[in-house]
Amino acid sequence: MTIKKVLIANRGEIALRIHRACHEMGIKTVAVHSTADTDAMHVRLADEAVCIGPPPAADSYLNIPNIISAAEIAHADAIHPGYGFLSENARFAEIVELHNIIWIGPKPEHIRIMGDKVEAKRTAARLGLPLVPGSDGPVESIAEAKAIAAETGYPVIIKAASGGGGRGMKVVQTEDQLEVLMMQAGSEAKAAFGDATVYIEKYLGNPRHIEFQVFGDGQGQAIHLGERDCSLQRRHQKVLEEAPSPVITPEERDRMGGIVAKAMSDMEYRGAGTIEFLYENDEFYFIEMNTRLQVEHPVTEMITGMDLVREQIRIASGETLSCRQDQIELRGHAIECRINAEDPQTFAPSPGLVKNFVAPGGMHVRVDSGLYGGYRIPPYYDSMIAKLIVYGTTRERCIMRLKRALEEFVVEGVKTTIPLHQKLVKDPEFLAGDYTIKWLENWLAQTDEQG
Ligand code: MV4
Repeated sequence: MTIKKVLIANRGEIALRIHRACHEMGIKTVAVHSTADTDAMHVRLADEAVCIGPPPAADSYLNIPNIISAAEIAHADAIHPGYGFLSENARFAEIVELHNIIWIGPKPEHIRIMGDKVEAKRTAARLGLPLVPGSDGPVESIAEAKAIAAETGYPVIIKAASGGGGRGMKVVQTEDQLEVLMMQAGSEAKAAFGDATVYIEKYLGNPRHIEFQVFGDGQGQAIHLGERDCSLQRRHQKVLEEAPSPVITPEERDRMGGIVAKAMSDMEYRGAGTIEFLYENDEFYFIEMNTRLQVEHPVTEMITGMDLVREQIRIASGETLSCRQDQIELRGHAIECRINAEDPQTFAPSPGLVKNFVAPGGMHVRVDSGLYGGYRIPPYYDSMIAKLIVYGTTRERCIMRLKRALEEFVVEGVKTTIPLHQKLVKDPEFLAGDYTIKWLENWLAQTDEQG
């Protein structure tokens, strides 16, 4: 089961991130790319590259036959999907395995369960995770919806079973709105996901988004690597993430970490996973599980000293986890700023020619990016062009270093969200760690008024 060559079914910074881990492990890499990405850094660095189609992702990075063909042509013995694209496509994972290619990811059955948010909650409940109060399964009728809402109390939130990441949600304030919003939620879910199934939860008014990183070996060994606070989001896009959360005590971390690791052990989970919670009034409520490596994984790497991609590859090779829970020490503080090629005020995408690119450096500063001077950012994909990840022994020192690194960062030719981050890291409420999922959008509206 030793892996000699990995096909990286992704692009951008995460393709580079995976290449680097492979290279350090003596594993060859195969990049796949669309015709828009011929000059991308991940294509340049990989040992081999295969063009898999035209610019639209549906024809290239989501094109399963082309990716499988590329793997066979290049004799790759494993596929790493990164995040997004096909990373949580259970059918793709199955197809990869049917071709006797190692899937560097969770068991397809677990990807499928967690992709169905109703099944995910049922599974989480059975495994002993605390849930948001609400329906036990899909809600089939208005009468049933009314009964559940009456029991939990208003406001409630209607969610699509096939949704996730915030798409297709409706907040219901009073019973007289319930029927209309149920109908809307159902038809919108059908249109967006081909599945009208919805479920209901008590609506939490002002929670934080806190997620635990977990790893399993697929045979009952599992660990947690603490939490990340991802509350700073705009329109369900994370903007800045940190580990540990400024509000979680070591006791709460150990308790919840123990619960999630036990859950992953009991389900014989394999690979990397993220268990998402809403956190309000000192209580955790499970909402979803992501069965992939996440964008923000580097903050966890910074405070654990572990290479999470290396860990994924070890597990996929059939090896054990590289350490036991009692060997994991969470040390210091890390923050990630997602830097997008966007107007920092309007968030309009700003693709085009990068005339100059100078990444910050120095102690405890990491930049994950495929950018270089002279690169042309294509307009077809996500606008995230770099992640700046900074470590400090304390949150205060981490933020001081982050300010310094943001000042050093030079990207010319396209607009970026660097100026937004520069403002954000000076805000007194951010400095105090005093924020919830509602905070950033309010802050943006206010800073907008002030110009
Ligand atoms: C919620 C919620 C309040 N109450 N569920 C949005 C993304 C999806 N993963 C779950 N989401 C939410 N679920 C209940 N019962 C509020 C949100 C939510 C949110 C969650 C995390 C981060 C940012 C958010 C922004 C708006 C709403």
